[in-house]
Amino acid sequence: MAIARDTEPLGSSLEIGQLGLGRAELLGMYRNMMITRGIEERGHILYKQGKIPGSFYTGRGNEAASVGVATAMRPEDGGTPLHRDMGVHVTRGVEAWRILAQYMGRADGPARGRDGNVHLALIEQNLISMVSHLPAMMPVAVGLGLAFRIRGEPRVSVCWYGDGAAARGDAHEAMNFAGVRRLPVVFVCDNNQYAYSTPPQFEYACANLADRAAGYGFEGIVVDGTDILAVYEQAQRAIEKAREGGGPTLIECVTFRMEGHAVHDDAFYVPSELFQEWAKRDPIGRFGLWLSEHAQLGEAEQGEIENEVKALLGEAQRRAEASPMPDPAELEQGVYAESTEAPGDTDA
Ligand SMILES: Cc1ncc(C[n+]2csc(CCOP(=O)(O)OP(=O)(O)O)c2C)c(N)n1
Repeated sequence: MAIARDTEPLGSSLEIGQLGLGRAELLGMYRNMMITRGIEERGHILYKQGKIPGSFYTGRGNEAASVGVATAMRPEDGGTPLHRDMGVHVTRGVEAWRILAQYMGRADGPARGRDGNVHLALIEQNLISMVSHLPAMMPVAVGLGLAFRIRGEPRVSVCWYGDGAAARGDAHEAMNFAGVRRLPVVFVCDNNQYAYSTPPQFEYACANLADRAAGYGFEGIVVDGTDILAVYEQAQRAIEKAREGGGPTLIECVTFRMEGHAVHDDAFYVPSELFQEWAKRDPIGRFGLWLSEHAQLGEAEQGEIENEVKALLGEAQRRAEASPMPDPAELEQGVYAESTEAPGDTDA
């Protein structure tokens, strides 16, 4: 039996107006989705050219979920976006060239060549960079919410995690603590339906992952993660509720991982019909259609946006490839906490 609330698609432009999104904001969201996908497509090419060390991960199919949630955040809010959430960094203003530089381990990437290609976040944007042990980021996001509470700051922490991460103990600890303390945390579960090769029926026995929220004493919502407006509506509501002291919400964004787990995985275990079915719900295609029907996005303007994004990415790639490799002499800088001398310490 499902316990979480299911959301409806947002249909008319009237409802969107009520959300406070004007045409410029709507087109900005569309552009951010396209830039996100374009960065990841360029990443594939760079990987094949042998320019990206290690493996390479994308969030194809998750652009509406990542951009939708990030658009609802305020700059002072924070969180822990993961490898499917590049749209969060794009929406919060990380320039495309710096992300491509990060992919290639260059000095101008946010991790300055110190960490793997999707392990990036700018602390000045209140985002904390992920580690590979994905659910381990959940208590970190909750800790961020606790810090906001202790300092009395009206800020919200967003905790992203996947369906696979939901099966780990850290998820329980994080949600229980956030629920007990009614912390300003919004849990966003990117349910892209496969944890590597494990399908949903071997991941959880409840109808929806959002059903678990009730057990922690807060609200759970299931949203179509390919519908950016529905995601935005729920995220904005949950974030503002948390800011006002209403406690956590769990938003489960249902999407589909449109590629293998990473480039080294051809996803042979996913039935091809599923890819075909979810391709019809491509988040960028859906939003483009909505904009043409509700926001007078004509072919000419659409073409202009596409060309603008293409030019931006071409320039980004050029600039990223011109970025130097990090200087080995500075390898340890920014990796360990800097030691500070205790007052009164002397060499004697
Ligand atoms: C402790 C640990 N075990 C295994 C892995 C390998 N691994 C990385 S991501 C992943 C699946 C994650 O699934 P999910 O949380 O649903 O996120 P998704 O990648 O599907 O978006 C696995 C098994 C890891 N990084 N860390």
